[in-house]
Amino acid sequence: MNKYVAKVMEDLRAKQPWEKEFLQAAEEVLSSLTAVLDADPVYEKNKILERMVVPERVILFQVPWADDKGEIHVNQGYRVQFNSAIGPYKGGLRFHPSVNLSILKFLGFEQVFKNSLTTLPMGGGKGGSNFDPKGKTDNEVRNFCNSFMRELYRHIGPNTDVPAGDIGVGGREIGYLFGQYKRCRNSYDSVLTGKGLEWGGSLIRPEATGYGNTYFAQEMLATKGQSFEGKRVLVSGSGNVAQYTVEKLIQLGAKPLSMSDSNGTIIDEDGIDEEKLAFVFDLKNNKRGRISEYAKKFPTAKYYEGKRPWGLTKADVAMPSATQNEIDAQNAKDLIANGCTCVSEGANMPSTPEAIEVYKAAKILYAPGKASNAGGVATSGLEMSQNAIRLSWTREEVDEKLHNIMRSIHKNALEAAAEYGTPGDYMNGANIAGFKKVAAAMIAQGF
Ligand code: NDP
Ligand code: 2IT
Repeated sequence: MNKYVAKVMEDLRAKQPWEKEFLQAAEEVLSSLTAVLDADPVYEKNKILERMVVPERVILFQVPWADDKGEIHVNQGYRVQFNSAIGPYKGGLRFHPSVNLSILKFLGFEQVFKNSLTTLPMGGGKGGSNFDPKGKTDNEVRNFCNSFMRELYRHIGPNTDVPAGDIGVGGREIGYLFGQYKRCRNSYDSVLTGKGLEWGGSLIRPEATGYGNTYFAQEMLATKGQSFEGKRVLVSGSGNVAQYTVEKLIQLGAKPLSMSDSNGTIIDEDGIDEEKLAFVFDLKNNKRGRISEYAKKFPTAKYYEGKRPWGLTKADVAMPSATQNEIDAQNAKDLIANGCTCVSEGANMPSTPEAIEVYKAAKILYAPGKASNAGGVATSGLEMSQNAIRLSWTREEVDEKLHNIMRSIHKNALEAAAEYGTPGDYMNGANIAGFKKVAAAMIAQGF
């Protein structure tokens, strides 16, 4: 490891030893930068790493709300405004009981480099709450969103910070949050993305992360002269990203074999087809049910309680699309032993550092989420563009732009990896390409 990186990491660990996820994300990015930092002293001279690892601003607030029985609950709300060198802060909101500052700092930090890779002018941020939407009524979710935005509205704006969805925040929550923002500000601003089509949303935004990851994996496979046709694919999760990953895989002639949630995994050896996927859309988005229902409905599937998909069956490709650290070293070994030659991350940081070591040793294709799942935020950027010009593009236009952005990210990551001596290493390439643009803007703007 480069001495400058070692020093910055040592300082970080000493200051916030409890921020496990953030330290993991910081170490992954910084250790990719050795060749760049060695080649040019300008970064160390300008203390770029020290500035990049500290958010520009963190907002922490209380979110009191009442349930349907009138009982009062208090959650914590957060917005981490990480870096605004290349555009307004941009990134999702996560509502999940596990949310804490370490997780939001890791996500905000990743977002800085991801957004830089999209080719669009967006800085990085992330926010959310330890609120658990599971089992809550629409009324309770609305009460919570109203209270959350009652505080957040004063810190965001179309040229300041533009939140969107993430785990536990989808179309329903964005609707409630937008309504409350508009009431607080008395202004119809392009302040959230992932909006409904009738009120400023973009076609293809719901599909964008899953489609984008599949386009990225397609590009990786093409470097080996392969396509998705007939490929057996393991997908984890059954939320927004997983659903549209499976949809695009079906369109490309692949055989998606699994979906999961926090209770367990279904494996369908016959493949998930359009009809079965329609059942999942209804189960998850309307009924808010559990994936175990799939195995009750379709006898071709088997349900594995408490298990993740990795290694449960033979597969060529893995597309983790649930949450961080969902593939450990043993899972990675199981995947490879079962024939996997490509891992393309839909989730943010789903592979542990030890799992990534296993991929590297086996020399399989591996795309880090900040490159392969950037289609979601890229299409959020396209939503902002459409709002700014007060026009909407067609489904085909947005999909084509998304596809081109994913091709550019793939190309830029590969070129940066080759330029700095690690050809084929998408992780190094993505970190380097993302870093250089943000660092150049920070240096140009002074301090
Ligand atoms: P959703 O809330 O729509 O779905 C999340 C899925 O992951 C659910 O099936 C959920 O199961 C599962 N999951 C969540 N937490 C855990 C956990 N701790 N253990 C096991 N399973 C879990 O979220 P998204 O699909 O939007 O997000 C999935 C991933 O993709 C996240 O890592 C997110 O950061 C990332 N991402 C999302 C983007 C987007 O545009 N939405 C863009 C880029 C990345 P359950 O219902 O049981 O909780
Ligand atoms: O992790 C992510 O990139 C997202 N959750 C999407 C963020 C966005 O602003 O669309």
